[in-house]
Amino acid sequence: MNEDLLKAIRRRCRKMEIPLLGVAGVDRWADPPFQPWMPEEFYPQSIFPQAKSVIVIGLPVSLPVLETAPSIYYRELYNTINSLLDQYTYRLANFLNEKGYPSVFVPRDGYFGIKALQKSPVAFFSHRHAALLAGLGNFGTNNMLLTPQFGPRVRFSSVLTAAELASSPLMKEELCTRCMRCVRMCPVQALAEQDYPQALTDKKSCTARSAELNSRGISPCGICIKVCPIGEDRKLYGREDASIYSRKDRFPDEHRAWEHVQRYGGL
Ligand code: B12
Ligand code: SF4
Ligand code: SF4
Repeated sequence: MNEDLLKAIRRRCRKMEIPLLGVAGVDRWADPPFQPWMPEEFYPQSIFPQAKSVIVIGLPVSLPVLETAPSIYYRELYNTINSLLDQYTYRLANFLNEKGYPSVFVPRDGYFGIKALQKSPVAFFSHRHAALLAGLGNFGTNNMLLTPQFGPRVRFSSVLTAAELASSPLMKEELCTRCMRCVRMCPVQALAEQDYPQALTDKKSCTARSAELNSRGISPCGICIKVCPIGEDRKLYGREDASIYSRKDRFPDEHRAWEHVQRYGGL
């Protein structure tokens, strides 16, 4: 295992202000932590046969901006994070290539717009499974990967590399408290009170809501990541009380601010 290279990757990520970084050896895909698991053609070594390790990075979704969703404000944040994820993983892959380790970035999403998702809501590589196997968190009932730092309010992207790097330890502690806020607050009842991968029972309804919001320029939806009480970020923003979203009577200032933002910039 190449410890010096891993240190250099960590230094590089710190320079780019990337808060979450994890590594998973490709052998972890062949030893599924639960069932049903994805078919083998989705494994990193199937997509890039030289791959020995997957480096996963995560960037936070700022809670006060997400709280205005659906809005142009959250959409712009989403686009900014997406652009940074692609740029950072592209640069990390080139850094490794220059050091003699063949590497490729994987785009943070990998689909051609909402119509492609309506045809098939699946991408060729799954970043949240990579993040799970890189020890960054575990799945919640909202179908998202929860992290101690940001709960589900984090977006991931990955680099597939021929470098043999030590895998990060898997996260043992279950983060989801099964409070079912995500299930109750989903506006199209797309989630069920079950654990991943059975939780998102209605991908079609979730995709349809995204399409509807997109036609008004204010996608994505994001309510199931907004209301989740997990994550240190809630403390930072003074948002430990997750009832803030349903109790307008107790939090009138916040609701007024969100409604103000929602009135502008979309169709
Ligand atoms: C397609 C997609 C969607 C679709 C479908 C969602 C879904 N859960 O599958 C829609 C449009 C609905 C969607 C919505 C959202 N998404 Co989305 N989405 C993706 C995308 C592009 C691909 C997901 C994927 O294909 N995974 C691959 C398969 C392997 O996973 P799976 O479908 O869960 O399959 C499992 C089982 O079904 C089983 N299985 C059994 N048999 C079979 C057979 C086949 C053929 C397959 C494939 C699998 C399978 O195996 C799998 C493993 O257990 C990823 C980005 C990426 N490339 O990873 C983002 C991603 C998952 N989305 C993300 C987010 C945040 C959202 C939203 C909150 C919107 C938002 N940005 O505000 C909502 C949340 C919806 C929800 N509660 O799930 C983040 C998640 C971050 C996190 N913390 O976990 C991701 C990772 C984007 C990113 N780069 O960070 N999304
Ligand atoms: S809102 Fe509650 S049930 Fe849903 S993922 Fe978060 S902790 Fe789990
Ligand atoms: S993104 Fe919106 S529609 Fe989709 S599951 Fe989450 S709350 Fe429901």
